[in-house]
Amino acid sequence: MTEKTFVQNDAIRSAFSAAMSAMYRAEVPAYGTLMDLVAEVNAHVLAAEPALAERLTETDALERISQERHGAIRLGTPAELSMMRRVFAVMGMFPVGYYDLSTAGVPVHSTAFRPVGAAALSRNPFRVFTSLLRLDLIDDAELRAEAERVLSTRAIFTPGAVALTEKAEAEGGLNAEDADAFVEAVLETFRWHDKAIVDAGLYKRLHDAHRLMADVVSFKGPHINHLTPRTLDIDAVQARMPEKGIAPKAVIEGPPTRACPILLRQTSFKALDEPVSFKDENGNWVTGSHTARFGEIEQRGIALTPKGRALYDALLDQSRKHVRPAADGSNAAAYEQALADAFEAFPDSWDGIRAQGLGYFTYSLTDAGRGAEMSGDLETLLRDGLVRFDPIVYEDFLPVSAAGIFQSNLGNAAAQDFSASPSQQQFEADLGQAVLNEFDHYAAIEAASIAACMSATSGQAT
Ligand code: OOG
Ligand code: NI
Repeated sequence: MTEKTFVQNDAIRSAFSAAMSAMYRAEVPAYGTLMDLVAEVNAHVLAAEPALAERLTETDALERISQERHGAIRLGTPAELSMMRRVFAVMGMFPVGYYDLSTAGVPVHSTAFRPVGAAALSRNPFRVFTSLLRLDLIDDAELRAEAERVLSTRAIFTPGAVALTEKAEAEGGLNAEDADAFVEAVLETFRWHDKAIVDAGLYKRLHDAHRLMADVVSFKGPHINHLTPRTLDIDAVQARMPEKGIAPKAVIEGPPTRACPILLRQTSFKALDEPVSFKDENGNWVTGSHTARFGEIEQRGIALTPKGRALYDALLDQSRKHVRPAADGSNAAAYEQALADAFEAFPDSWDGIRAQGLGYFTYSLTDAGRGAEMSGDLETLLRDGLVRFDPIVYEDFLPVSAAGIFQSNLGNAAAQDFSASPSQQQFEADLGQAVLNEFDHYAAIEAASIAACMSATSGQAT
């Protein structure tokens, strides 16, 4: 059996995220500083909260707590997107969710390629938020055509990466030697190139149309634009960035600080100005600069049901009607207060969240439940202490937050008015596959856990 010699796709993903982390730290020293700060804060939290440390030892590998959870790239064409899907599949990463960023003034739509299922996530949770540029939202037809022409000339995958992806597809996996070569080849797609493939004039026109256009179209490949480790205390990291000489974005995106964390909180340090060069009309390289790359951190909470998500969206909207966070951070405290006030309406206990059907949970037998003759419905089993429930962690992204991350790193004047134009069907056609609906996915995990508990009660087939 040749399958026995295949490397697990989770292991390929681990190797890939480690290689990417090393590359990015070398390319963006400020990112290394952020990683150090995150490790410091996480160690501090764990020392102060032994109970948390113990829980995390059971559920997560503690020594990997500060490792990257996600990164992001921006692609230029449908062909790039569909090939990227095939490459990620070799690493056990599949498209989950559809995010329309046009409403927030960013001409892209996106998905997240990620491991699906508890086992794969716990082996390595790395995911890539992947955006596709929407030239259809750009008014200037001539510029659009030029961008298309430039994009059609570039090849973002090495021949080796393509060949090994095809081999994995044909044979059902890669052996150790091929897996190593695959990781090395795929890394090239994410590498930074400081020589633009457009001249300074075209760069400026792209940049003036939308900074994101310039970032996607002007370079040889879709350089990784940030990586994101997990922090156990995002407020502490945000507060301490300046002391390490890195400038945080104005506010933390997502819900406020809570006893029972929901969804996703994230923040970043602002993208750096980096030297790049362009060919002038005489074919000589001239130096300019480009701003794209940054570092981000995230802290995750419970996945919300559609009802919980609707409440979250409404409360976020309400708080932003009171105070819109200013890009320079001048009203950050007022924004935080408005957010905290609005979220008073969101129950802050697991019981309360569950009672109102706002979040997803997994159910499991307690020690007492495992030894007992069980009967009755789920609520009875919970009340009798035979079954327990635990929050399911949200593994996806939030469009309003993503837009905030985009904008603070594109220069804050970047937002433009596009009319809302979600185009999931077109995105899926370009991708070559439907994306997984994240709500269905969480609901299925919850339902399976309930079914497993109920099958242990009398009167149920075993
Ligand atoms: C992606 C921004 C979105 C997140 O964590 O929400 C994102 C980008 O800037 O390309 O990564
Ligand atoms: Ni991100």
